[in-house]
Order: sequence, then C-alpha cells, then structure tokens
Amino acid sequence: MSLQRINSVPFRNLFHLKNPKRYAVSRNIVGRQFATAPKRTAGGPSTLKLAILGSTLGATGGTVYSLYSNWKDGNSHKEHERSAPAVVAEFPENVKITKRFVNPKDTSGLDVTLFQFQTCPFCCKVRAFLDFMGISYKVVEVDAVLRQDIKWSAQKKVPMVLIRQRDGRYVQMTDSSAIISLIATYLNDKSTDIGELAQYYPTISFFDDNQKKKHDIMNKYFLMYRDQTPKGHSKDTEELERKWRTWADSHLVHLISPNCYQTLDEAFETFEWFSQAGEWDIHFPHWERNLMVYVGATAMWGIAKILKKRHQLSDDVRSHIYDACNKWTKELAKRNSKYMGGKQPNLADLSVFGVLSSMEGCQAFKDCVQNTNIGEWFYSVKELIQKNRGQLIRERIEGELPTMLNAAAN
Ligand SMILES: N[C@@H](CCC(=O)N[C@@H](CS)C(=O)NCC(=O)O)C(=O)O
Repeated sequence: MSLQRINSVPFRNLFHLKNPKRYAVSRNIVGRQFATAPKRTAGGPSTLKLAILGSTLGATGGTVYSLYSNWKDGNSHKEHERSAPAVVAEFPENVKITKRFVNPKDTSGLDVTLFQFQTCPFCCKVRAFLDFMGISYKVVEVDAVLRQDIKWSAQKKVPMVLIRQRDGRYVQMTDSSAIISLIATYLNDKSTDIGELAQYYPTISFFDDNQKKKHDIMNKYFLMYRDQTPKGHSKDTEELERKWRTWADSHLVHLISPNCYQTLDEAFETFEWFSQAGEWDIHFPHWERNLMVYVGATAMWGIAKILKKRHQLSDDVRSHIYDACNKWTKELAKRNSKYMGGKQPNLADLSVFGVLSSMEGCQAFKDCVQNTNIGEWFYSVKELIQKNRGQLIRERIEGELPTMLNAAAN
C-alpha cells in the first residue's frame, strides 16, 4: 500500500536527518582547517623544511581526522534506530479502567484506551481531539508516582493509547501528536487497519546538538493519505495547521509548569485542582491521593525552576504566557477567522486548546483570561468539545462518590 503523505514528505523536513548532516558538514570544516598549511614565518631553508613538514603533518592530521569523523558519523548513523509501534496480543492484565466516554453516535469503530494523567497538557490535547471527534474511549488514570497501570509497558510516558486492530491485538501508540495524527488519518479513510497505519509513525532515535541520544516519533505532525488530499485541505492549510501544532508542543507547553508551580503554595494549589479534576478522591485510596498531591507538588515546584532556566524564561513568567496567548489571538485576528481551522477548529486549535485546558483551574489560567483575549476563543472551542463528547461512565470507584458526581454519572 502506498500512502501519499509518506512519499511527499521531503526528507529534509524530518528533523532527525538534519542533525547528522549538520555534524558531518561542521566536522569536515574542522578537517579542512587542519589540512590548511601552517603560517609561514621568515624564509630560510630550515623554515621551509618546517613549513613543508608542518603542512604535511597538517594535511595528514586533517585527512586522518576527516576519515575518523566520517567513520564516527557513519557509526552514529547506524545508531539511528527506527522501531515500529509495539503490538500487544492481549489487553494487559490488572489494568484498571477508571472511566469511559461512550458516544452512541460514534461511527469510527475504534476501540481506544487512553492511559493518562488527567491534567498533563499532552493528555489534555489527546482528550480534546477524541472528544471533539465524538470518539468513545476508555481512560486509565495512571498514578503519576507509582505508575502501577503502565508497569506492563516499555514506554513509561503518558499519553499512551492501546487501539484494537482488526486481528484482535492492540497497537500501542505514544506521543500526543502522533496519537492525534494516527487517529485523524484513520478517520479520514477507515479502509486501512489502524495497526497498519501505525507503521507510518515509527519511533526513531537520533543525537541532539549535545550528542545526547533522543527518541521521537517520525511523521508525528503528518496525516497520511492514500490517494489524494481530502476536500477542504490544501498544502497551505496543512502547513499552517502543522506550524501551530508544532508551536503548541515546542513553545506553549513549556510555559505551563513555570507558571503553575512558581511557588510551593501555588504548586499545592495546582495539585489540589488536579486532584479535583482527576477525581483522585474517588479513583484512588486516600493515602495514594495524598501521596500524589504532596510528592507531585513538591517535585513539580523543583522541576519548574529547572524548566524555567532551560527555556530561558525571565522571572516574570506570566508575561511569557500572555505573549503566547496574544500571538495566537493576533494570528486569528489577522486571518479574520474564528478558529485556526476557519469556521471549525482544526488540529492546531485542538492542540492549543488542550495545552491551555491543562491549567484551566490554576491561577495562571485565570490571569491569562483576565489579561489577554484568549477567553473568547478558548470557551468557544470548549463548548464544541463538550457538545461532541460521549457520556461519562465511571468505573474504578475507590472512595465515596460525592452526591453531585453521582447525579452526573447517572
Ligand atoms: N512528547 C510527548 C511528551 C509526553 C510527556 O512528557 N509526558 C509526561 C507527562 S506530562 C510524562 O509521562 N512524564 C513521565 C516521564 O517522563 O517519565 C507527548 O507529546 O506525548
């Protein structure tokens, strides 16, 4: 089977191929510098001899270095592994489904289980997408400290989904953007098995600028089309969508932690809200809920400081998130468009919404709504998502179900 997008993605767009190339080029420059003859000093036979000797040594050194660099590059190339998404024969034992969203209007035929932390921005992105598309799915709320429900998996990050293939086995996909692209590809043309489509999103490893080995999912911002681009899509609209999806992952998301865990008090406040939003009181025993709040808040308060430095944010962290909200709304205004997708949200809207919704109960979000124009767009996307979302059914009930929630569940 040939899918259009995989052929039309220019290789230079795939970031993992950029780095080795850049290393190769810069190392050759170093090699050439070595090969350059050393500076001449005053004439005389001994100086000439020295110069010849020097340039010979230099040239040899340069060539040896160049060969060594090429060999080393070749070797690091070999280490750029690519692996297909894992497939599990049976749904893992002892995994407790926390809740499910059931939408009778769902015609996708998909059987999706989402392993998540309720307020992780990447998980919020996936939920925003699934809800907006009206897909029914099961949720496993993972304890962020003990992580018992993902013990079976080699991948330890959330979000992660298990999706049932036609042969009854389950394909495991990680990375919020890859999950969204995979399911969006499937929804566009259901004739190909989801397990087969998942092969277009392999995990690759590469070396970053600091020679650190990293992993990522190839093609994660790309949808795969069998024959032709769907109606209403054009190269420009797709590029725009990809640009802002990437922005949500590479910029916006990094502003969340420094803004929500600035102080220890704010970190506890945020985790109390997480507990409420994730219904930790009813899905986990009391001691586990407290462990998640106290360990989580303290850890995130420390991590937020590291992240602030890593992403070169000033002490006025709010100004960065206000700038980001303004950048988004200015782009909408410039396009005279309600959503980035036009009259309807597209994957960029859902991604930006998802990331921001992860802090909806935090002071930082309230400040954004008060100090920027993000609210109008945000609540309009939220309304559509809520309208399309399936009915919530709670499964794992450990604690007391508060009367209000009980009523909502029924
Ligand atoms: N690029 C990934 C990032 C996922 C990620 O970093 N998830 C965090 C939770 S917010 C996680 O699982 N961290 C646990 C760990 O790194 O072990 C995505 O888009 O899904």
